[in-house]
Amino acid sequence: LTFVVAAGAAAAPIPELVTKDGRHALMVDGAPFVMFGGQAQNSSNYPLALDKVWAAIKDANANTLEIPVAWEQIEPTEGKFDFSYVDTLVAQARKNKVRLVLLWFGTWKNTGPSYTPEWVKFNNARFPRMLDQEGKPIYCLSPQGEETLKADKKAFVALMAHIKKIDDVQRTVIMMQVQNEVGTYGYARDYGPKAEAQFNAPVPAEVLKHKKSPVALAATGTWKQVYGDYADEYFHAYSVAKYIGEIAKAGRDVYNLPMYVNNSIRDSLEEPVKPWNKNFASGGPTFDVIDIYKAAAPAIDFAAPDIYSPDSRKFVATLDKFQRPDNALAVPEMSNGADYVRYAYLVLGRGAINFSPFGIDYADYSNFPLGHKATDKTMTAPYGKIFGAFRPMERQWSKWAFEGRTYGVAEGDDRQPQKLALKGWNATISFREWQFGEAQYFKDVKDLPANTEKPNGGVAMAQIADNEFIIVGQHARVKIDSADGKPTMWARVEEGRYDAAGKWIMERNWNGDQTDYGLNLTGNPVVLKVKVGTY
Ligand code: N0T
Repeated sequence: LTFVVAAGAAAAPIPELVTKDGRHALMVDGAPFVMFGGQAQNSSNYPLALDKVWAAIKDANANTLEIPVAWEQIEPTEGKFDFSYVDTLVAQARKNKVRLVLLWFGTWKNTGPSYTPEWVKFNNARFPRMLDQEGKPIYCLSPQGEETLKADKKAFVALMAHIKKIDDVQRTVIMMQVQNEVGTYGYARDYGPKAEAQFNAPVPAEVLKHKKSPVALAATGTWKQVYGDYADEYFHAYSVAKYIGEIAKAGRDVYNLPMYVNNSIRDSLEEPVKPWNKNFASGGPTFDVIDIYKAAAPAIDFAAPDIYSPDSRKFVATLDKFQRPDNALAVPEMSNGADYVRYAYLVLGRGAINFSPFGIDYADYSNFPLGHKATDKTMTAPYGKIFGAFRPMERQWSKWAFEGRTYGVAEGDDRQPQKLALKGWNATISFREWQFGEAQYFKDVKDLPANTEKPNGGVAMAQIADNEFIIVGQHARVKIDSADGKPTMWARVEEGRYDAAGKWIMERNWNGDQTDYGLNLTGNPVVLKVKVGTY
């Protein structure tokens, strides 16, 4: 490690995404760091709007804030940069002891150019829009726009240089999202002359190497010859990825923070995966084109899903598709609605490096029906409880996650019990149970435990030794049995927490009623340190 001395303080190592045995960690200050995060509303990226963001981040017990930096705000006049918002943001983040992920809203925000400066928005000649099949310009800026790329890159590089200037020691900013939910709605690709020429030229070797055609076609040739009906989407993904990759690379050359792209996802249950048919943003980093992004944008560390469907089968399938040995699992956006709270345990248990619900912000705006109706404490409180349980052991948890020791489940829409295969043990997680007795004692639905009308149970666990587990969860019952069939019983079930020095502090030992019917977790998440044995 090289320590750079600036202003009298030793610099922390720069954040970095590392991969080992097919698992990933975001290293912050030299150790794995999981983001128990929250994303602000889109328009809160101004100094006077931040108070309402910090209040919500605090109530959520988040350790990271994701918040936009808009091209229009840092370069309102071409070539004249204003970083006063970034300065305020970083200073206030430090005061609030929260890390930052900055979302670069540049050429594309939800595919559109709304966050580009005015001098970009209305200059089609210099910053061309995509053309449709009739040659008419559409809303979306073209990834073929050389001047657009040059201008966006210049602004992004200026931003990275500024972050380096103010944060090279403390590393408050730990990661960058480059653009937001890119691709194009309603159109498969650009049909302008430059795009047409490329589309009809041979597929670049780097793409052929990474991406197999879903149908048996030519091994080489034009996009259409190699990829058939998938060609338009794949070509657009390549064009957009190449553009983003070039911006990311230039930014990293100046200040080498980890960088990722987020995705407004396509249906993860669609089987077989069909060619694009206006059903999602073509060209975005959907799961089917992650390989194309890997080929075209090596400066991007990973692609991540934004999840706004509460369907539990879809949710699991989405995580399955984005969690890969070459792609870290992160959920940089998820609806903050009540139906999604349970997924905190699933995502964190699966070893994600980032879990950040969207709209953790008391600005008077709600994206209902996508997200929570209210923008008050009823929205942040569930995360306040969950993150509150994890945060005192966030560094231990992050390390366990990187080591592959963690597991997670969320209650399914079917409300059925789920099994986890642990090393040497099986866990059974069931839902809608009382703390005492078995479900069959209760005949009437009105007897069901409070706040279990809709699925909101979840459990995350870490196997910290052969027969020892850390368990956090809510609205769930946990039982553990030996995988070899031997009768099993609890040795210790300590409720407690880790202190700042990483020492376990026991509050009490669960036994008797508290363990006779499994470990019954209520709506108030606690941390259990559990030892099991066989006889
Ligand atoms: C998200 C957010 C913000 C039923 C929506 C989600 C954020 C962007 N877009 O509040 O705009 O900046 O990344 C789009 C989800 C569409 C899902 C519709 C499915």
